Amino acid sequence: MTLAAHEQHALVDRLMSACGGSYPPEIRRRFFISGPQWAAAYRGQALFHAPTREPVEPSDVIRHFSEIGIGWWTSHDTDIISPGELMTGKQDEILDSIATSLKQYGLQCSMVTGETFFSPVWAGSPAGEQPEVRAYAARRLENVVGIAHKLGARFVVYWPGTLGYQFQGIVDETVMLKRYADLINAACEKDLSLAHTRGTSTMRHCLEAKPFEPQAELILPTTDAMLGFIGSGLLKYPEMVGVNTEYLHELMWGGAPRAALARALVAGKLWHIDINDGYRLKHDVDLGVGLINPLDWLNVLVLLRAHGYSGPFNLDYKPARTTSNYGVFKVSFPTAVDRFITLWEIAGEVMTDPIINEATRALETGGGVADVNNPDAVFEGNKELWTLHELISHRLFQILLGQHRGRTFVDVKP
Ligand code: GCO
Ligand code: MN
Ligand code: MN
Repeated sequence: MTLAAHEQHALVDRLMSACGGSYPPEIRRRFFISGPQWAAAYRGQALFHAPTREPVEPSDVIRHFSEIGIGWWTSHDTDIISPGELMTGKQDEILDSIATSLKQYGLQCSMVTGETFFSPVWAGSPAGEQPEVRAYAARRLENVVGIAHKLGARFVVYWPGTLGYQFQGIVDETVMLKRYADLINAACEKDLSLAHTRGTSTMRHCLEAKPFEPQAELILPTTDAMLGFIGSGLLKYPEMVGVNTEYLHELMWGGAPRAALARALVAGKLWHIDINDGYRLKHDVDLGVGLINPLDWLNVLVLLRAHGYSGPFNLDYKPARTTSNYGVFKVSFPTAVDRFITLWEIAGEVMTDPIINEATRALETGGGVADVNNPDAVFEGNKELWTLHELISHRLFQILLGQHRGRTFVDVKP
């Protein structure tokens, strides 16, 4: 039976409710999950794609997030203020109306970020040769900090966008790094002065890397590169600067996101995380969290829970181009939030699983070989223990599928 367009909402609603397993908004709000304005308002456009959705106003995004139970809202400066209106009186008006919507719907702004990739002015990067481009970039980042203070955010994110080049040998990378550091320094200084005047605390300034796109070569392509940059001596206030690691961006270069997060954790710099999913060594598809790599996501959340990560989880994904405006808030956002919470809960089960715990303890205790200078004896004395690596991995698979709770597939019907 064909379904006319006006009957299709009802089908989506019925199948969503048939899926079950959704959390009420009060539970969703307990998590530090933030919803980006740009993700909700993304219209499905790309280099080879015309838009498939209508624009959505910030106040509508905020209202929908509130209904879903997403307690925090994030935005680029230009998601809400057109470039010509930035740093004008109109900006203040817009921010006042956003603040009113946030208050009305019970949301908070957790993070503001600056657009340094879309405007033609960034064609040669925000830290290029021309002093006027860099001066404008500095004003934009300072303005982002101002917006963040005004909206009560605690985090500012910088994804440098076009910080790189298309052609080899046209820039001196060390100079570009120094110039980029000057921009971050200007933003930190603005923050220090605003915090001082307003009697509030300073922001957490978080650098986000992406390995490729939108330039051919980027000079800060990974979270590790960002950590190196923070410790390079180029930043005046390195203690104010940490990272925003995006799951997919670490996968894109072939890295293990969990290991990248771990390196940021041990550096004490993992302050913000963009949650999404996608494929290794492909472009930035920004799919919903857990749809492609649920087992890896489970393990990521085990690591973060085990180390008490308490920063935001920012839903930096793009609702699929095939999802309608209705579907964005009816299906895409609530299911992304619910997969995250489910994986979070399952991570708790992994952490208390008696089999994994006993296996891990046995591995940590070791075989008790007395002669540690004898590698053959050490190997022989431990070799049965190492089988537990594969057993733990199998157990993680079982826990992901709920087999540890009695879900069985033993009635095999060949
Ligand atoms: C991407 C980037 C962006 C940034 C955003 C915040 O996927 O293209 O991750 O979404 O997170 O610009 O600075
Ligand atoms: Mn991101
Ligand atoms: Mn991305």
